[in-house]
Amino acid sequence: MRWLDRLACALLALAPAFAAAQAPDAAALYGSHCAACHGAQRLGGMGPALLPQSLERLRRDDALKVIREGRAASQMPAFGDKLQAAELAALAAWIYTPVQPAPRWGEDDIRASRTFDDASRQWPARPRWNADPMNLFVVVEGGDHHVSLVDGDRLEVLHRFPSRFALHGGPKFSPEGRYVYFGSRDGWITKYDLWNLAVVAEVRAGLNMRNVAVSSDGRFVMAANYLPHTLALFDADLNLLRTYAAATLDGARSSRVSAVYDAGPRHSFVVALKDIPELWEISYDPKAEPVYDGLVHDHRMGEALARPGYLGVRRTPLDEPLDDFFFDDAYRHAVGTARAAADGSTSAQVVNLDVRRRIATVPLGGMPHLGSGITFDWKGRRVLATTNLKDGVVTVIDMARWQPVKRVATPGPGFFLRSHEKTPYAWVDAMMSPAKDTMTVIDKRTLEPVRTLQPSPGRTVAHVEFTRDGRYALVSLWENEGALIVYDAATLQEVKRLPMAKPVGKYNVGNKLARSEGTSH
Ligand code: DHE
Repeated sequence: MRWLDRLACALLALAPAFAAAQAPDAAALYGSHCAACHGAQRLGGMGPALLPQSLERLRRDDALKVIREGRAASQMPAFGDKLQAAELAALAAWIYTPVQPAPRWGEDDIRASRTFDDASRQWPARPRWNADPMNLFVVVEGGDHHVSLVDGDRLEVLHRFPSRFALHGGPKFSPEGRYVYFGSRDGWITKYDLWNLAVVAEVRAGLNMRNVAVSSDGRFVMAANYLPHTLALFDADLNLLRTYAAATLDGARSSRVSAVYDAGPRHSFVVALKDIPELWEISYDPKAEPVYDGLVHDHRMGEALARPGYLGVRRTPLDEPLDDFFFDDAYRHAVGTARAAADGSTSAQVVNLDVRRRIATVPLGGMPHLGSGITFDWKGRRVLATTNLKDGVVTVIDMARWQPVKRVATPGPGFFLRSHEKTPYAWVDAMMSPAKDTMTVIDKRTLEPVRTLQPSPGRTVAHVEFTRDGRYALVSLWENEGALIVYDAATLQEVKRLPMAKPVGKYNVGNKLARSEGTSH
């Protein structure tokens, strides 16, 4: 071999070692640049958690962009001028890898995370502001992680305050409307006093949370987690009472929790599990008979074992797991989406909560978004209407026969459907499609679209909520430099705009507490 060839071979042999020596050490970079805000274990701190589960909704390219350019309207700095391109890429890739050892979040962690303002015990039990507390809107602004309170009579902002990062799901209210509970994707629950405009308590219920529910008597708050696989039950001041392992009775399989809702008339929480074919009901009625741990709560084994039990788990076995779900008006049925079958078809599963089994299957196709369903009367029948996340259609279902009666075509797949008992119209967006700048108004009497609104061409509109009297519809202009667009709900004319930073959702205290048929539970 000539000396030149020998040199080339030697260099080739050394190349991996050079490469390894030069590959950026992502863990060390994270420790020096990110850990102070996002936590040594990536569980979050001043900044959000950076776990694969928390990043599921962020594309990797976007994560790299945030690291490089920072995030406007937050404290996330830009690292583009401090780190090399390879270092930025290594960091962006690393945050999507699982944390080793796997993070745990047990009852001690939950209790240790709680803060409570003792002074809140002395705060006056009346609003500090002059407006109708039952016509107040709580508006979650995702653009800069704030919440605005809007007076639903004057249609003006009363107050604005910072929230936890990435609130998700509807905030929940205490029965008199004084307190609101927010849940963040990172697992934080915040109890806020709307009358005194201040935070009362906070606690971290999990590392990746779905939503929270508040019992209709105001005594309990329940949190549903993806990570860890638990439900966490708190008292009204967010003291942890207990956690429930989201697992089969024999503990062999555990599951993410899809969602928990309060079923007020039943005095219970109803829980859907993402990975286990069971629907749970947890009664907070003190008169409920006890559940005996260790018994198989299966309707097929007879009524003797079918006792709800105070704060115990009553399991309804299903053929397949349910995702998000919806209650009928009487809270006798939960209607949820089951996973798509092998042929891609999707159906709604109707589960009777009293006899504790599936009583109907409604073929729907696409991906119905039942959590955002509404009910109303149509031709003397009670019907349920739902959007579809895959198809531009609103499906209307007869709730007596559990059969679809109409498919209303819309400009594109929509996320949220809304109405109010005092308006003949239902409003639906098309935010999952190129027609994301449109809002379709459907006449509930004819089940025909009557108007397509396009308030800001090219800019997304979504999520509607009505004033307590149903007179105005508030629509989100879902952009960082967005707005709350107020429409006259009868004439469908725009009345005014309140500038907001990506108002993802808005919630009217009175409509929520009255369980208005046109809004989410
Ligand atoms: Fe949501 C409510 C699940 C993605 C905005 N969403 C809910 C609820 C569930 C749910 C179970 C009901 C909780 C409640 O109100 O107590 N959402 C899911 C998903 O599974 C999904 C598709 C994927 C995910 O990553 O979680 C999802 N949701 C989104 C978004 O991408 C949205 C549009 C923007 C965001 O901020 O995350 C979004 N979800 C919302 C909003 C509500 C909500 C605004 C409350 C609606 C209401 O009016 O009650």
